[in-house]
Amino acid sequence: MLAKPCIVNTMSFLPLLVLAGVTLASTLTNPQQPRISCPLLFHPVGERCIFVDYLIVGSWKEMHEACIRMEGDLVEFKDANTLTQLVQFLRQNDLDNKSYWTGANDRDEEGVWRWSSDQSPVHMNTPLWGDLTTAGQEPMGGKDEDCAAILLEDYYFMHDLNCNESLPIICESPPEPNTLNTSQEVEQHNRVQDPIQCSEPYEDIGGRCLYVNAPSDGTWDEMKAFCELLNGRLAKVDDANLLGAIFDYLVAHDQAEQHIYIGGSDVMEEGKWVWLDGTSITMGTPFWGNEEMEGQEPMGYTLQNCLVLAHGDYFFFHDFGCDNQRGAICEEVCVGAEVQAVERSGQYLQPEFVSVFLRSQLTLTVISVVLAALGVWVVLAALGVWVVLLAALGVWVVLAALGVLYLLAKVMMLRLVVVMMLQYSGLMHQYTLLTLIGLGGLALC
Ligand SMILES: [Ca+2]
Ligand SMILES: [Ca+2]
Ligand SMILES: [Ca+2]
Ligand SMILES: [Ca+2]
Repeated sequence: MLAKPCIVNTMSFLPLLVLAGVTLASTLTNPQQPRISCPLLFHPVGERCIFVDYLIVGSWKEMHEACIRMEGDLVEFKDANTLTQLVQFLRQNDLDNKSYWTGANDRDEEGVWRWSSDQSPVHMNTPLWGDLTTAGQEPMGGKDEDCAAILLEDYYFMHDLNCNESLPIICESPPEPNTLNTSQEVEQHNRVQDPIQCSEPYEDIGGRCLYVNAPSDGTWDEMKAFCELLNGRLAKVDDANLLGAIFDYLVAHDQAEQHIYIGGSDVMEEGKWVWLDGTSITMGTPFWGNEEMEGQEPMGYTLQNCLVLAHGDYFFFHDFGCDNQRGAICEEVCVGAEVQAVERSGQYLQPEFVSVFLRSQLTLTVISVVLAALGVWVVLAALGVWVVLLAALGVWVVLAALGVLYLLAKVMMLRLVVVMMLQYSGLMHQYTLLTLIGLGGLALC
């Protein structure tokens, strides 16, 4: 059995690491209230615990081992949206002036990229991998470059580098077990999504009902109307993993020929990018691409106010002139589901309410008491109390009034029969009084 490696002997820089980490960890900030608590030196970023220190620098192997000794591993992005959170965290804490190692590597088999923690495959191409030249999308280094970093020069998109380069460390570690049910969350995340039902011409792409119509030509407004004709809207690509799924689809279906409009714009207010439902669009990596290394999109200011997946930039987001004629991706809007929900609630309300009176063969006693109560209520309403009651009872009052009117005819018929019965019981006077109170109240209504 192997003895546990001695931290001090095998990692002479650990004391420095701890010192630097304590200094850094105590000063890092995250504006969002963390839901999790993290081991010493680690900081909550989303639902993960992250340790960053740009003073701890080394080869991929050294940094990998350092993370393992801290009971973590090099940072990974199995969910591409976690890259957004990490980049925001680096920027907020002025740690965005270095490139950093990640856990992705193809050291075991050239071209087969895996995360170091569990050897699971790394999603290739968009949205994780960047590009510095027009020659192609990373990884491009072949056998010389087997370790992936998030690269400062490319807005923290992933690039393969030589594993012996010296870069600083980012580790991640599971949150403290009492703060987040990690196994449950991982299970949820890894669970294969049930296939969803999409109407023609929509199909399930990345768990959404999308219709990719890349070859067509229309302005952004025309394509917006086109999607509406198909009971949809221009797609809301608000999930980095979905962007990856769309990229894979475009390539697999040979539709990667031109820019494609999706449902975002900054027409209403320059620089304020929103989806068609008014929610804001996440800026930066890993959604937005770059134009000839002049800067990360959007760069078109008032000349470019519509969102495309950019052909020539691996279908990352670009701002683009709204009057250009391009294809579009529509997303099905589930109006059907909303209508069904309304219908269901209607079915519930009406028969349930009416059946109280119709199904159970009520005696005149109950009807009379209810009518009397209603009569009293109407008198109160006449005194001004009804405003308060109406506010409290809301739509039920309207339904109740309609229901009672409907029943009135039935009561009149029943009454003829019951009055005859009551003549034999000697209770004629009481019930007639109650009924008259009720009917009088309704008349006032
Ligand atoms: Ca390689
Ligand atoms: Ca490279
Ligand atoms: Ca603009
Ligand atoms: Ca642009």
